[in-house]
Amino acid sequence: MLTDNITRVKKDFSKDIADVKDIGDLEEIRIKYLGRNGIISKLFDQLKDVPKDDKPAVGKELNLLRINVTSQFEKLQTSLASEKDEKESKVDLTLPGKKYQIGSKHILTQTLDEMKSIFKGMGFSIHEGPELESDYYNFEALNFPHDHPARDMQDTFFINEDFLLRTHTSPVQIRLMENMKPPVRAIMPGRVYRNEAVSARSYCMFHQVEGLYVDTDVTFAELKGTLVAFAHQYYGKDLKYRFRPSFFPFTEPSAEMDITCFMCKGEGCNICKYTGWLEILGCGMVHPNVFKSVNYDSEKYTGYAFGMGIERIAMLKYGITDIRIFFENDFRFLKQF
Ligand code: 2U9
Repeated sequence: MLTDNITRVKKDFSKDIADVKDIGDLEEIRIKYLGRNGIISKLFDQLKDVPKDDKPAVGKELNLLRINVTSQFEKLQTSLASEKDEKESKVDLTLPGKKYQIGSKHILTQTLDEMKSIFKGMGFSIHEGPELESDYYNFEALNFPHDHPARDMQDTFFINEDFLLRTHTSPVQIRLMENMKPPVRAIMPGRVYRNEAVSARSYCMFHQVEGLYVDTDVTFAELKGTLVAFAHQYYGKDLKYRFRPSFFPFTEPSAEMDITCFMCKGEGCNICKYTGWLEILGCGMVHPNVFKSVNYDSEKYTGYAFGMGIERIAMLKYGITDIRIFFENDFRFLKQF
């Protein structure tokens, strides 16, 4: 009898749907019961053999069965799909986090930051100026004679007859003095250019920090005291140093400061040419002709100045023997700092 079959199918479906574990099982059930040749479709085929009087009631029962099976199927389908979505989008908090590579400041920037902080601590302000300069600010105002070798094309990058890439940051001092009266106590960091052969010891571009202090009664002893204080703070208290007489067009008298060789600690080696000493900077008392070009009264004011290469200062601290490595962006070098 069809009604008995309907009752049996209801029971079987309840059992089958209770065993469903995933979308795959559910699809099998859909095909089994609701498919074109599925159980329910076959029950509808049997309707033709039901006596005419019973047909409406049995047909209704059959329709209810189909509606019931379809609704249970759809309910389970929705809940299995949302379970699957939840599983796939779940964040696994036990997974290790992504490691990001953290960058760091270039060693030259770190060195300059340290130098700035030491000189700021001694009352120096910081000033910067243009890298493209005029012959006047780079040479003339700094007492360079007209036949000085630095004014030659071999040594300086000229843009045209009057303009060049600055060979030192001294023009910034000239501009500063033109714009303010003493006391002036400032350092000038920046990039400078020299037209010379590139080698382990020199590069066509490097960085300088120059310093200037002008006031009444500024002495050479103060210059030495300031530079020794800088060297002790930067290289450590045990540092040994010496001053040697030297010559620059813009200072008189002039000197150079040496520190003990980092390689041999003063014993003598090929780095220090067997002297035990390495030069770190040049310095001196500002030449009266320089004061004249900025309209400072050299009878009233005295001043000291110094200049050092930032690369060289870092090379002597970290034992770096080739200046070119600062500009090659070799990660193996950079990541050491
Ligand atoms: C003014 C007056 C004087 C700056 C000075 C030096 C000595 C010096 C070199 C060191 C190594 C340049 O980087 S380096 O190649 N510098 O020896 N520089 S005194 O003197 C000045 C600057 C400005 C108005």
